[in-house]
Amino acid sequence: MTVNSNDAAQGTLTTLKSYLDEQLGISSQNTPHNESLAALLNDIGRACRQISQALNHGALAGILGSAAQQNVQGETQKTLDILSDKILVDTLQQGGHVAALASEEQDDIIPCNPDAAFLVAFDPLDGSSNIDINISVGTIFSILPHVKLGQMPTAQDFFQPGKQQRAAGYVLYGPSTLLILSLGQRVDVFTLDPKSGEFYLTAEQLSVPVDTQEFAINTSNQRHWHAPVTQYIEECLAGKTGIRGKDFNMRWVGSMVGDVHRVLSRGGVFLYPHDRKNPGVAGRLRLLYEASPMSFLVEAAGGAAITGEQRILDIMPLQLHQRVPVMLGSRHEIERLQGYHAAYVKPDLD
Ligand code: P6P
Repeated sequence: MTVNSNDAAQGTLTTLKSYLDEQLGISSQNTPHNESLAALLNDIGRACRQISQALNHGALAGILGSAAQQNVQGETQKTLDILSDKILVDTLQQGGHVAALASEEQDDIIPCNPDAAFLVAFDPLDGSSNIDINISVGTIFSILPHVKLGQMPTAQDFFQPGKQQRAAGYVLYGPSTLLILSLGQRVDVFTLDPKSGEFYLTAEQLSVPVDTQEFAINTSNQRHWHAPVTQYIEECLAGKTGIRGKDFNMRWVGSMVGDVHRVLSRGGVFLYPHDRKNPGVAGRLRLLYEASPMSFLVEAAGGAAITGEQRILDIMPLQLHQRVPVMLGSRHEIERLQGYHAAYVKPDLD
């Protein structure tokens, strides 16, 4: 359901703060630390508003381009990667509602307040290679329970399956800045009013259609794919002339947040599978702060998310920056991909 423009004009829109007070107040009897979770999510909103303002200045702020350093992934960091990471770390540390932080841009965790009830893993600026060409990028966040209240967390405390997440979301810095959030049961959309700095509820209970005619994959890797992905994509490309009996469209933004937002908004399937290009590497996308939060959102909207072998939200992480294959979106398409993988004997990783 989307909000109509009259609501905006009449000032009857729901702010992020009032939404959280309502949603978390309702379930307060059975989910502890709700007040702290609401405050933490407001802190994330405040940090992402600052990131949005920095991005909107673009070249005028002298913050485009690459910094002269690499992150733990071996990727050249953009100036805005580092700035976005700093904004999130400073805001969440000062807020006091986080026991520790894990960031794509930080080698190890950042211990914060051992008495806080939550851990936050985030990709401060996903898709940042698109920054210099003004294509949408985003911040992805995952909120996990800090089980050992009172103890300073270690990296091992982040190693919880994605189904344990208390909340997850992303902020998409596009033509408008959107916060997409799930507390587990539904997915709702907030639009940033650049004038007031408020996030207003503008769409509720996103639902991923079970069928689709749109897929997203980086086809430059085609010669490296394993047979199930090759079969699936070839059937999509055969369209009406093949067994699918319908034509498909292809999209590839190059920012996971952009591709996933399209899937959540109108259905589709997004794939970044394991391939033979880097056989010893499980996938391109990171589990804790990309695959896990996005899978949490897609499932809360009625979609599905797998690696090919298993449900992403069931994976027990073993490393902070662990990578996994990702296939997510319209449920019937994911079930088809699951079937193709079940029938396939994967050659040993060489
Ligand atoms: P490729 C961005 O760097 C990212 O991590 C995801 O946001 C995106 O989906 C993927 O990598 C793009 O990968 O191979 O197209 O550059």
